[in-house]
Amino acid sequence: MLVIGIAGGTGSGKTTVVNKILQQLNLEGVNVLSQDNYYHDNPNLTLSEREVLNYDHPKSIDFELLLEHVKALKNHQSIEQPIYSFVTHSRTGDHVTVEPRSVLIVEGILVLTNKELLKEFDLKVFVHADSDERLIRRIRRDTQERGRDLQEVLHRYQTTLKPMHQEFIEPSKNEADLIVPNMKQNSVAIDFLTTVINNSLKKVH
Ligand code: UZR
Ligand code: MG
Repeated sequence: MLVIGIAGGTGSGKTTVVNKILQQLNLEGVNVLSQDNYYHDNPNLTLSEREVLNYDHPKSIDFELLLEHVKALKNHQSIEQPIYSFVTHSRTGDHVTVEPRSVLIVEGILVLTNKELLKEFDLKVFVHADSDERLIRRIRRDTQERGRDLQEVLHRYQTTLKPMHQEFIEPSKNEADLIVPNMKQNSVAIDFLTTVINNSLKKVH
């Protein structure tokens, strides 16, 4: 199995890059695990307490479970992936069964910050977009899709997202084999990435 880690700041377009790769590869052969489903659950806190937690610090991620799942899939075992809700900031209690396939993509802002997880990746990718571009995209997404207002988004960006990005996410770029510029069109980088994946698959089989 080929395991690929894809990181990048919030709004860098990780999900878009992953979707473009999926379009160019044989969908049957690829699994995507998103870090978004591996946030720690805090069932003992109230909703308003959970709303103010720092979700951009590596400690907010259940890396133990994510690592266990990556190892299990590599070991040809299926996993029960938890489903996480950004509305309630908690696990829903539902699970999705994920069967092992020949390619595994693990995507999320912090996936290149964990030393143990890094050891599992055959290819490490960092998606780059300038911070003003990422802030614009984050404002659009949070106001249009996540029901937050502008003041709330700006406050969170300044007090949490920006410092966490500078402390943990940006330095993790050093771990990447490949940096994908994602300011506008990046079809060359996507072609490059799918070629690398296809070549590695040929070697594996
Ligand atoms: P991407 N996040 C939430 O908003 N709520 C949660 O319960 C868990 C995470 C956000 C998190 C982070 N920060 O910036 C973002 N906040 O999800 C990462 N606030 O997702 O890479 O798609 O931007
Ligand atoms: Mg995303």
